[in-house]
Amino acid sequence: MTTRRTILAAGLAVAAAFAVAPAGALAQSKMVLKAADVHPLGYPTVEAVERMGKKLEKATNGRITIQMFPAMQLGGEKEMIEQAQVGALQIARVSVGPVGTVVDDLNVFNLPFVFRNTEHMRHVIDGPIGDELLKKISDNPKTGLVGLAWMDSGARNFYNKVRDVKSIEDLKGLKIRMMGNPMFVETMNALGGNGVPMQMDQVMNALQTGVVDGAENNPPSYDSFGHVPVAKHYSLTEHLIIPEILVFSRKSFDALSKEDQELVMKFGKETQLEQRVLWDERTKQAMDKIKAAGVNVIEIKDKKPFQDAVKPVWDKYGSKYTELVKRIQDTK
Ligand code: GTR
Repeated sequence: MTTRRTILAAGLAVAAAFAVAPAGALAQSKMVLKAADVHPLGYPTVEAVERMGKKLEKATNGRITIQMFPAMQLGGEKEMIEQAQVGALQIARVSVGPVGTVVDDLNVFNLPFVFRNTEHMRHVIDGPIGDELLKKISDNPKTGLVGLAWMDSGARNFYNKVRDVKSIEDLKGLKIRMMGNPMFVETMNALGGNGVPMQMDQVMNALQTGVVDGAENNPPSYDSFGHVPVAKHYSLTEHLIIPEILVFSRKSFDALSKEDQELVMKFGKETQLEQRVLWDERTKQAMDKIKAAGVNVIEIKDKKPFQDAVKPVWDKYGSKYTELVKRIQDTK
């Protein structure tokens, strides 16, 4: 079994290889940028980064390439962030969920129901707030990361293997896996269920063995992580609309020439709109597959009881983002 320690050790070996040449020499020699994602090949986020790699390769006559490690090959998102921070991994595509534990400013996007809908989220990440938050990551040396772009991850909905969740009462007592950030566990608890923090690499097993009754995710992830046959009640609560983020290792970034840094920033940013096109297609396909698999897809017409119930989470975490939340709400 791969442990966190072996993953990090392997990553450090890669870091050493990346760091051998001094900055000046790196500008001339061939460079392989390691990229990682928890999703498999073909998933919109993975595909967008691979396209970024092709552009880099073309623009540098093959000098810079991206090597993709998909499907949790380098561990879960926490490990990916740690590896990027030490320069063992250059590009990590992760959810803002776990990044919020490293960069507190980003937790504003992790507040339940902070966006009206996915369209609203897109306007925010495409506008000045999106740019400012990427800059906050890059400008703070403590993060060890450079923010390249946002990606779409739709809206997260609850699924479970016990019963249809039509109202907040139906969540009572259900053990629901949440991403590893206290805000999410508290969100679930505020809704009446039991939030269980867990990385994605353990969720399938936990669902099968009953350690959890369900989880929550957008349609493409629910489908692609293979959870559909195991948990066939899917309620469109849209309680969290969390964008994804593409980050670059600060340590590796500083070792690049100025020109290469510019290329990475430019092609990195271009993934934002390119991934979105792939995302919309994939969401449609996933929804069709979910329905064809006989899942009970439950529309939640009145989300107000859910929104009211998460007030304790807003009371605890929302106050430090009052101004930013207002700007988010004012974004059309
Ligand atoms: C997906 C997201 C991943 C990861 C996963 C999870 O929607 O794309 O980055 O956060 O959810 O729930 O762990």
